[in-house]
Amino acid sequence: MNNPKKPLMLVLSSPSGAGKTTLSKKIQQSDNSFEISVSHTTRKPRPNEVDGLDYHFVTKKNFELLLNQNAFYEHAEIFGNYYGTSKSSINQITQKNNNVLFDIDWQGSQQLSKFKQLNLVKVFILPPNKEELEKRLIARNQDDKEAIKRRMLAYSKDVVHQIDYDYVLVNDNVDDCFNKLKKIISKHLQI
Ligand SMILES: Nc1nc2c(ncn2[C@@H]2O[C@H](COP(=O)(O)OP(=O)(O)OP(=O)(O)O)[C@@H](O)[C@H]2O)c(=O)[nH]1
Ligand SMILES: [Mg+2]
Repeated sequence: MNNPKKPLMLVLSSPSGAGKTTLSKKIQQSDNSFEISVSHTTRKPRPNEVDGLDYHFVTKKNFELLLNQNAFYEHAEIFGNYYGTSKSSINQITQKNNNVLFDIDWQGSQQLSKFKQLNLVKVFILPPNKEELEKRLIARNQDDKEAIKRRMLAYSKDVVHQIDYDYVLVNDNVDDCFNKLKKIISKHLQI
């Protein structure tokens, strides 16, 4: 008999640079029943990013077309670009009875919460403090000064949404945070 359990839908959100992308990749590597939901975005790919793997990179026109076709479970505009979780990406994962990992913002998490039939577990990741976050954003060398300034401004607005999450973890040390996350996952996988 197939596993009758509903797939676990683990949502990770955080202010920019708190490390959720790293954490989601670690989860996927340690437990192959988890697949990361590949979002659609109108943002330009970064040199290390692969279309279809990191994101489905689409034009604004195509995104709007999909939106009109009701193709998304949720979508949001972040730093001037659109991001969205397509129903077909999620169906592909759940058809295999796999669990889903979402690296999405609070707006997406809020929209997914409306689908009461989903087995959602929402985790908000915090950086140790604001100064550390700025250091990380500079160290990862991915954004120019303006973008870092924008991300730091967004920080205060993002953190207020932690109250809507089931768990809040501080990512002081990535291995410690990962271990805490693994405990949360195993607790919910047993239910
Ligand atoms: N609502 C929603 N948010 C998304 C989706 N995909 C990605 N995001 C969020 O969009 C924000 C920007 O993501 P990216 O453009 O990849 O940039 P990043 O440098 O990885 O950003 P951070 O992970 O926040 O540091 C992040 O907070 C993601 O979690 C989506 O499908 N829906
Ligand atoms: Mg990220």
